[in-house]
Amino acid sequence: MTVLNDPATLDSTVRKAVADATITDIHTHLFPPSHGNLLLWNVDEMLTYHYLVAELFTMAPSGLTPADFRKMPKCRQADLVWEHVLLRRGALSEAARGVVTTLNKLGLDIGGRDLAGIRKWFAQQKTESYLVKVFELAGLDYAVMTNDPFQPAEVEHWRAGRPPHELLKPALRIDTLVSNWPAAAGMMTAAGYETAAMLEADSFDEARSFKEARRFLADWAKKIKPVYLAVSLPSDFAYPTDQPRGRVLNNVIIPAARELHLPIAMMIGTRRRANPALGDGGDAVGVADVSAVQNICAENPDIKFLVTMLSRVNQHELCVCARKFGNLHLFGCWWFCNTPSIIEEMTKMRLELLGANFTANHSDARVLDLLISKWSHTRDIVADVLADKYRLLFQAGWHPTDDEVRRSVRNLLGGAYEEFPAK
Ligand code: RAT
Ligand code: ZN
Repeated sequence: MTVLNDPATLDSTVRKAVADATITDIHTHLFPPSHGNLLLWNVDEMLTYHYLVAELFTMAPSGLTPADFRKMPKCRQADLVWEHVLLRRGALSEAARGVVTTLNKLGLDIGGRDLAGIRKWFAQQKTESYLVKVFELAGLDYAVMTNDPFQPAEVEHWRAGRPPHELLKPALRIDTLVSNWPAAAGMMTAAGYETAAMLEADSFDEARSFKEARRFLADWAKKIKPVYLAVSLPSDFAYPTDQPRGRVLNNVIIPAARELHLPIAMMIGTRRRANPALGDGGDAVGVADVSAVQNICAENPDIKFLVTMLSRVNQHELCVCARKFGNLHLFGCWWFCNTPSIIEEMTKMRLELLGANFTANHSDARVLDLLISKWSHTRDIVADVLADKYRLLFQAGWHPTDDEVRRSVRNLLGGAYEEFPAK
């Protein structure tokens, strides 16, 4: 343990601690190689990431429709993004810079703009060893997946009962159950659970359906061993509410979390399919009501909630809420907030209001390779923000030790998340 007695050493220690820290990525959309083509990787997958496809359609050649685009082979789609978003418009968005950073850190000559050569390099990679290489370059110990038991393509892979992958931990995603009961009930019934398609409040059928839905979750938890239950919620999410969503939360999700000793991750603020033609790229953001978070935390003090919100507008109120409830852990700069200016602002604000007791970011990566850029960009910002906070702390008279610095850094990058369930 060394006390850092001069500002320059403190600054370099903080930056080195962030650069060297092992990160736990607590929300991604990655899959193990055993899930076959559900695990997306390579330059064409990066270029056709839905963030970039949405951008393409802000600048696409007139006459190109999303429907025509979807019918094209992936490499042709990637060509269009490469040409319009990167070459013609200069790759200035965060999503475009992400592709550039990733290729550069993989040692590829992105400056040479040789897409054919880059494709050739990817064609020589093997999925399993490439996955390990990406995790090493990103500096991750493991990433948490999004595993949806209401997605038939995923269910098939879990049925095979393959051994877990050491770099990827499951999370049980339950959006359909929470927000589309009739669809969930249809699938649960097909899988042998007695669930009624329509919920009639306080009826015998409803009570039996909820019991069966809890059994469904318990069986899935046993099968995949998730680290948490996860749900994304729209910007009009309210709690408490008599609507089906509120009854499902109170009678299925919260009791299941209690029985299974699992935290509930809530990602709040979507406006799904604002432009349906763009598919995943057509989702938007809305300002949500933080009192829903406050109420659910207050009414269920024995349940741990991991929460992130999509609208920048909600972030300050959410931080204040997290100061009031020990069962609330804030994580990540979600989706449209995962841009440098907003990450910087959110990280500063959270540090100022919460200390190093939140998870600074998650990658949300749907394409494996992007772990590299998402974490490289986040590390740079966290280093700058922390270096500045430590500078001010030093000026105030506190001389931190190198251990203290490393502990705070790790807390922001996965340590606080790991400690949260045991708190
Ligand atoms: O970030 C994304 O790619 C979004 O499309 C969503 O996946 C979002 O993160 C979610 O988990 O719903
Ligand atoms: Zn996500």
